[in-house]
Amino acid sequence: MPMRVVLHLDMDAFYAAIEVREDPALAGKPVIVGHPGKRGVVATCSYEARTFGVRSAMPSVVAARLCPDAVWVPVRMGLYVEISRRIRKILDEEAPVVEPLSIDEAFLDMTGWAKDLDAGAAIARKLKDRIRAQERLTASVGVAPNKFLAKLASDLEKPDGLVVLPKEAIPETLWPLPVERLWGVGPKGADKLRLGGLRTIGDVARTAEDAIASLMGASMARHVKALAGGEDDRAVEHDRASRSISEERTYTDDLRDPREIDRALLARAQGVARQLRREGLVARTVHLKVRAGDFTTWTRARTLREPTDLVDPIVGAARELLASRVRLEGKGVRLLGVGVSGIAPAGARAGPLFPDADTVRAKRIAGAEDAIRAKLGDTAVTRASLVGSGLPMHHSSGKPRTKNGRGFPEE
Ligand code: TTP
Ligand code: MG
Repeated sequence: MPMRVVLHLDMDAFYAAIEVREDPALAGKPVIVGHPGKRGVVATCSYEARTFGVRSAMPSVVAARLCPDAVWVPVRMGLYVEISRRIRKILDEEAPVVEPLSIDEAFLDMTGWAKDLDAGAAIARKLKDRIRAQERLTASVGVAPNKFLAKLASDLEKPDGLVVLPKEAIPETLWPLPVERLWGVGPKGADKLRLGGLRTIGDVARTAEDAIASLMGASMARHVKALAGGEDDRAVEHDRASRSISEERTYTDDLRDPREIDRALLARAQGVARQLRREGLVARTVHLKVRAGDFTTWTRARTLREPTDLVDPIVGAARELLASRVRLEGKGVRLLGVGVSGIAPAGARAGPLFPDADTVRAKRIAGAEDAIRAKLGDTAVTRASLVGSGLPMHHSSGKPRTKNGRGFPEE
């Protein structure tokens, strides 16, 4: 198992830093972003303004009292969103898994790419350098074996910080902090812990779980005990909207027979549809990738009318792309891939008000296939057109599947 390496990146005084960048005359001054009126609130402020006690979400009248000489600038959301997108692009280029949390922060999972936390710190340095060079803005980054510690670490030396927080540093770094800093412990939870005499995270770490359970319940006690010991196994979840699911194979002998090519398309589409259903997702765009024997490569995409998790619309779009937008001109197919993007949770949208009978039936069959597969294993259900299609192939993704028909009802 490679060591987990998680980064948390958070831009410093994001809106305010952008405003200072846009107007260098503001540099070094206490800058407040927000409306100074009676009903206004502070969006954020420069670190100079923070020395006066000004904070995000503070009523503007309070901020004006604390820092009468502040320069107020209005919020320019469009500009901040545009810059956020450009920073996101840098993160996507440097990290395999990016989970954005807000307009100015994200988790990055470098596990397997960075062999240890020091290698993770080198990547963090590179990210900070690229953001500074491209956007003239600073970011703070935490590097740790999990999300909880990484987020905590990014905050420790703001602004322009880079903090590596290994497990060994927990007693020194984590334990002196107040219990509020435990993820999921709000003001109420903190009160409960304090009633039991627990003020710092170290107090929680040194107290038996049973004793904590009597203060805040068993499941919360288990949760805070794990965090206080620096344990957190939440996964960094790649942003769904930018995610894609695909399956591709490379063939030792180029496919030439159109029926063989079509069977391969169907098999890849089935794998993709099954993965969508397994994760409770639907997708809107279908991608086709074809590489010919001479390495000419086509990637083509088509957006469906309705998002789907069914094989038929996916293979239908892939077939159409292959027929109309790939010019094989007699060349054999060396690689074939089908993928989807534009992914959303299946429950998020209502679907057509009156689904047609075919869709209802296809959904029922897909559900039944998935159930059988769950019970008997991945190879139990195969469509009739796949039976006997013993194609020589390398498995470049997905699990190997063998031919094995079991007389499942055909559509
Ligand atoms: P934060 O990252 O919380 O704050 P920040 O980037 O300004 O400062 P820090 O150096 O401490 O990270 O939030 C990012 C942006 O989100 C912030 O620049 C403005 C906006 N924001 C609000 O509009 N209202 C709020 O209450 C908060 C917390 C943030
Ligand atoms: Mg920030």
